[in-house]
Amino acid sequence: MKIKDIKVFVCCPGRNFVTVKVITEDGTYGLGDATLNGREMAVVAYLEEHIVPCLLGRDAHQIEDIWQYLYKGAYWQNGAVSMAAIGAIDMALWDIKGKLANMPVYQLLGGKSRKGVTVYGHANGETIEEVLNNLGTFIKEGYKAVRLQCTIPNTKGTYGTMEGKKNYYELQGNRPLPPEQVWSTDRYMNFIPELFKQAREKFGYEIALCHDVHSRLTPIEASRLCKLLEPYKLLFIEDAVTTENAEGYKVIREHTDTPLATGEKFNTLWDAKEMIQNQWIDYVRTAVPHGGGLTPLKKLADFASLHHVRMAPHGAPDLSPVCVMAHMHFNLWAPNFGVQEFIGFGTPELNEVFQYKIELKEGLLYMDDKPGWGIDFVEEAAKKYPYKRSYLPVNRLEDGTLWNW
Ligand code: EZ4
Ligand code: CO
Repeated sequence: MKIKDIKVFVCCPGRNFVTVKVITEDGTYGLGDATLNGREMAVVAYLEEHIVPCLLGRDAHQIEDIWQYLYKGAYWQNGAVSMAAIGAIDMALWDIKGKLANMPVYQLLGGKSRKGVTVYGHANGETIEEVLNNLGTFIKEGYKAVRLQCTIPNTKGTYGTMEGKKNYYELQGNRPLPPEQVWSTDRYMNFIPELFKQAREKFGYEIALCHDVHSRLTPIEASRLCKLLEPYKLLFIEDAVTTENAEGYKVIREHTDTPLATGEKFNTLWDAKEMIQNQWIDYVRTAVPHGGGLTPLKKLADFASLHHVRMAPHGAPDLSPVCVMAHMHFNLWAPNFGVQEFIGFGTPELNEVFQYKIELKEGLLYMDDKPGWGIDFVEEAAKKYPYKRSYLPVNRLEDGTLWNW
């Protein structure tokens, strides 16, 4: 089944998404997500200039060989841009294989390991009261797990909160230059335990709670925070420290039993290997597109399962609905799946461009059984929402020092 054409679309239905469509000689097509927040056009160039010419005429069925060819054949392995590009092609090929086999992709992986996908929602707020109100709403809606992020008092803009915006797409899709935020470790450390204390006082221990530090602490600071949070029994603390130095996680591990999650920026199995094999972490956050596709992600899941590490794929709004659906299949299969980050059902603009069906019942996500990923991309609708350059914020200490994103 020869690859006849590959198209790359960039659209901004609220925020930017890069979507790849691989079309075979019989007209079957598959979709992949190539979105890399704030660096979208670099992936587009990588795909159009360097990948597409190598794939035309190849057999779309040879997913493993095409992955090896793009990864090893590039000579320049790894890197966020190249792995996002390879990941999108790999996703599209699995979509095609599912369609040709007339099966949902999870069947090709070995079938379902569970009835639905447990998700965690985002309760954000400018104050503890606002976060707790939002948490109460999630609990009423049946969510089993929720992430809490709160603006730190006396700081200007806290990453992971909504900055007064209505939705994530509005927040992330309109930053023509990187906004600057200010970080104070002391203010943060003195505030976050209170957020979780009040959450437990108000809602008890039935609901699973987690929190994303966004790599803003040093290992010993992170150890202290995780110890302070021990009484509130978190599901996990995410990105307590930056992942470049894996041994930072060893330091935290030696001090606390608060579970640790990381890996949304991992691009390969090798980025995760040391932390997993040493059992320094509990959850791997790598998303199918950023990790180079389903082909390497299933290897990562199997490797993690040998070490009692579970999968909790990144599910921020900068991962397109194509990724949301790919994660449904991956999570339904992965025996060591833990929990999926989920930011909701999107805006009307988003749902005009991406057509798919998911449903939340008692905190679990379900989808219809359709061949492939079960999602369509409406090219005509996408044309209405052209690309708009937009950046993630940068982050400085109070004295002006550039700090971890
Ligand atoms: O910073 O998706 O867990 N979610 C996150 C996100 C990421 C963005 C990066 O593009 O950390 O908010
Ligand atoms: Co994160």
